[in-house]
Amino acid sequence: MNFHILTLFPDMILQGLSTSIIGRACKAGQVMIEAVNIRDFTQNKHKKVDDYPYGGGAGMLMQAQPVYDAYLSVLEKIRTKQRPRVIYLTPQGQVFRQTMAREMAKEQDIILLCGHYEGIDERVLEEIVTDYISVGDYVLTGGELPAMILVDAISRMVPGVLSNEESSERESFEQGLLEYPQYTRPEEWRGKRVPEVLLSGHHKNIESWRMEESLKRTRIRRPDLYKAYLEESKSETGL
Ligand code: 4GN
Repeated sequence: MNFHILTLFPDMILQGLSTSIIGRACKAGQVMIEAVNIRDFTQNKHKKVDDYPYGGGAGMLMQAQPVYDAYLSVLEKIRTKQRPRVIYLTPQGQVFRQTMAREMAKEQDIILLCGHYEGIDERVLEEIVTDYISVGDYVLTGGELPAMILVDAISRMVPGVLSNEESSERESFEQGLLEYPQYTRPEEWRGKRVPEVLLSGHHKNIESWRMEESLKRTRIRRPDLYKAYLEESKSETGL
């Protein structure tokens, strides 16, 4: 899986994704993360990449030319098959979900475009962007943190990135539920004991306890997910 991130802050991307599980996946060659500095492609002699919006208004906009040329440089490198997915991170996009992460992990190359200032000239977005994606209903100063969120969530769905121990397969979220509570040593901490069933070694009971806790937790904390889960189980059993 190859990620190509078009950004004005390449160091931020590389630093943020260089540790832990994603760092390991890069070293192992399962994931490749390239940060392309949009500023390297400006034709402006002062290396400027932004300008005032036509019609007036607050702030500056990223110009089309450097963004488009940075994009073309990635296309030349990949030189394979059809047009790659180009994702623009924006609060105006479709909200990112686990199902999307799983789907996107099947792609060979993904280009992520990070905006700054007040945004990017609409014409280059029309020309290159295939998907408008948001990580949630709030505004950030740049698309870099959202891009890093996508790289992390997609990478861990690439076969081999997670070890057997870390496997995502039994994650409740895969069925649309929240995780059950978990405990590690010691058996008692500040007078609070680990639930007895988890110490019993009775795997069937442990499994059903965890399912109950997942359902309870989802119903209370995320009624929206709970409702969707119930609808889904209804349609699975044929009403
Ligand atoms: C994405 C980008 C929030 C999101 C962003 C989000 C940078 N903020 N919710 N900020 O996924 C104008 C230029 C705002 C790009 C954009």
